[in-house]
Amino acid sequence: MIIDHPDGVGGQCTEQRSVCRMCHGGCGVIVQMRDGVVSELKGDPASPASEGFFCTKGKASLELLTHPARLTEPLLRRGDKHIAMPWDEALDMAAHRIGEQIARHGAESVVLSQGTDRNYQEWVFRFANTLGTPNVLGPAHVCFYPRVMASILTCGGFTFCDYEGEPEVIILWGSNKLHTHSDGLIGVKLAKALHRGARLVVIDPRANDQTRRADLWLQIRPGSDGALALGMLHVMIKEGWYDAGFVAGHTDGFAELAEHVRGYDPQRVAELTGLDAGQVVALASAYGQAKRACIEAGTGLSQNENAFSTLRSICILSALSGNLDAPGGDVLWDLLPVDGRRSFPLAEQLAPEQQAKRLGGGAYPVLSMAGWAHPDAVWDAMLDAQPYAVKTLLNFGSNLPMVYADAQRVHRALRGLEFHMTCDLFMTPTAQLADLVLPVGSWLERDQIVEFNAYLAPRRKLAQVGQCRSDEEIILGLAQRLGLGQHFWPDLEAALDHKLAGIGHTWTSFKQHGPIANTPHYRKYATQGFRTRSGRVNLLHAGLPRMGGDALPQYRPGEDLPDGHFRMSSAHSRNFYNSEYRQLDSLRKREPLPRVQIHPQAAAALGIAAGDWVLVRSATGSARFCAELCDGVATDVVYVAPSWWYPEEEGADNWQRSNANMLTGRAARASEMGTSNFRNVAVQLEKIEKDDSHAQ
Ligand SMILES: Nc1nc2c(c(=O)[nH]1)N[C@H]1C(S)=C(S)[C@@H](COP(=O)(O)OP(=O)(O)OC[C@H]3O[C@@H](n4cnc5c(=O)[nH]c(N)nc54)[C@H](O)[C@@H]3O)O[C@H]1N2
Ligand SMILES: Nc1nc2c(c(=O)[nH]1)N[C@H]1C(S)=C(S)[C@@H](COP(=O)(O)OP(=O)(O)OC[C@H]3O[C@@H](n4cnc5c(=O)[nH]c(N)nc54)[C@H](O)[C@@H]3O)O[C@H]1N2
Ligand code: SF4
Ligand SMILES: [Mo]
Repeated sequence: MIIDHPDGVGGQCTEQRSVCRMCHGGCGVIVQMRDGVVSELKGDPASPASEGFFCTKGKASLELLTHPARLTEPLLRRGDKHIAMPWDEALDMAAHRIGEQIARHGAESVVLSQGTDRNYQEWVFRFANTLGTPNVLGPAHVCFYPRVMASILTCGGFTFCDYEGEPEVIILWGSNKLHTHSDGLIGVKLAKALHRGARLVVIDPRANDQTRRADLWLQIRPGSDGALALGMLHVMIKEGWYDAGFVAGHTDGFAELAEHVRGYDPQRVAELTGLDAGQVVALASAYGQAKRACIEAGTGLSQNENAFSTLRSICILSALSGNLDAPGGDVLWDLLPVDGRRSFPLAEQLAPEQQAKRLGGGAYPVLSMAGWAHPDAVWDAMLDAQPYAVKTLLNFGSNLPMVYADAQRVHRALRGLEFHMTCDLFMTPTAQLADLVLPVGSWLERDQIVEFNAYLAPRRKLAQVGQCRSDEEIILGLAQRLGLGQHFWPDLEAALDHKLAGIGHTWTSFKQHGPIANTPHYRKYATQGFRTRSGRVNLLHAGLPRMGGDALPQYRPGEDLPDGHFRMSSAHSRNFYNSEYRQLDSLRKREPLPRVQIHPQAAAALGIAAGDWVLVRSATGSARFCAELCDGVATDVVYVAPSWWYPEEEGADNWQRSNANMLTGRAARASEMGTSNFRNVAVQLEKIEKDDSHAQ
């Protein structure tokens, strides 16, 4: 029996509903409590999102909750060691150091940082905006934001695949969604659409479960998707496979677009992408001639220097084919009216003269428009005081040297800080460098509103580990001490009540109510237009050249691959979450070592056998990986495991030895978003005798 009551009752078995956050997926979970202690977890069949699905990472949540290496109290650095400190003293000290830095160097000298979105991102932005710093650092430029901003600037909002609207064709483009459940969209809905008979097209350089079940798999050369998208537009326009009524009624710039893509005929696109001309036509035909089709564009597209243009082309494909905001297509959602990710940041609190100081704002205006500082510019400010000095970092959940390009430079920048506060669950390579380390709780330890386009749900605090707090509570504690009380609340519950007021709930009533589903409304443009300046879709965007971009999407091929080199790409691991969970035995057993995947022929030519250690070298640096022979990649392509570190070691190089970002370099040129190139890096391989890893 499910007793959906807010708190566990001692001496009894109860079940509570919450929402998993071992990845973005947001699956509903039934949490069994024995004597008030979390004892077991299972998928919640009543969840509108996940319908009972619960994966291996979700099942490892209890291992994370109770892991012996968890941080349990605030720690202050003294020389090489960290020593325990009471919370009040820790927060007093942090507030004092922040106040001191602001008085000496201005609020912009304080950088706030967070990693992938963990449902408190709007809190970090609210704190930054009210503090007066324009500098929030995150991996946005290589994650979700090239997609978000390309879509907003093209059609006035961000689209999501409408799997429940019966698409005939689904294109998974650089997206391994059945494994990654990326960006809050649940793979369960995709799996059901495929089961109901949707045709699957996969565009991916590496074979996986999805390519094996696909009706059409295009094994594209890494980094060349921009050319393929322009080629699809070419074929669709030439063959008349587009929605002429939609184009005439709701778009601007069609004639210029048609002229622009004339050069991208299938033969040329084949040369640029490594595909056959026939495959390019087959793709355009499958998509252009389907009545309902959607495109799931993943991180495979947003981690190279063509990211923004490629993703703009994809939004244009959706418009031309008539699938934009249409059933089974790519739908724009109106969010439920909570004070959430759009309004909660209080962007209007940041004075224009402070906003103008955003690091990287000049070189990467579209990234800045989204509110983010550019990491390369942040390292320059930390290391060279250019254009001004940054000496303070407040980090809410990011493992910086594992995540950003040119890890060596990132590590050096962090070593030079005057005050560095990191909030985390573990003593990560980033936390090791911090002056103050604050322990935070995992998803089972926090009250939080999970806000997705399709539903809202309560995540509830059901456990307490040591003295851990949530990031939201830490921000409340600091804001009060920094005199920002008028923008915050005395406690978390009051803040959650405030956020929910728009839907007529309090935190208590919302917890009792459970998830609230949202529904899509199709073709809103027919009555409201699109939320662009003209109300129409910007096939051509005349303002983009002023923002470092191109009015029409361009494709810039990378450098030719030098002899003896491979194109290195990567993909997020099914078993881990970015740099997380290498400590959890049940997951580590599935993937004990960082791998480099090499085609057997290429490996043989270099004398590399499965299980050998391999030194991978690029123009930036080197790292070591364990060889896995894989005939699912081309002979000139290798994949390395990203974000790998060795939590079991405390050695000085535990963060760099197998770190893919030792191989990646800073963004090559000024552009819309300054996306780093993680997925088309020229590397060389060399067999090495033995890695000195304890993990072997
Ligand atoms: N080479 C290469 N680099 C990449 C990528 C790639 O594919 N290849 N992917 C990029 C992408 S898409 C992203 S989003 C980034 C990910 O970048 P990050 O988000 O920085 O990486 P994570 O490892 O997910 O998380 C960082 C830390 O947050 C801690 N943490 C977890 N939950 C919480 C919490 O609730 N609060 C706090 N305070 N801490 C928490 C974890 O213990 C972990 O140490 O990496 C990027 N970097
Ligand atoms: N299990 C798990 N789930 C995760 C994460 C995780 O680390 N582990 N990370 C989370 C985060 S932060 C994010 S952003 C999402 C990312 O989730 P996804 O968008 O699915 O991204 P990836 O799995 O990194 O890469 C998707 C696919 O892109 C392919 N690819 C690589 N290079 C190219 C290329 O040049 N062109 C094309 N067309 N494809 C290419 C890869 O082979 C891979 O199959 O997942 C989230 N969910
Ligand atoms: S897919 Fe993500 S949210 Fe769902 S159970 Fe797995 S880890 Fe949790
Ligand atoms: Mo991400």
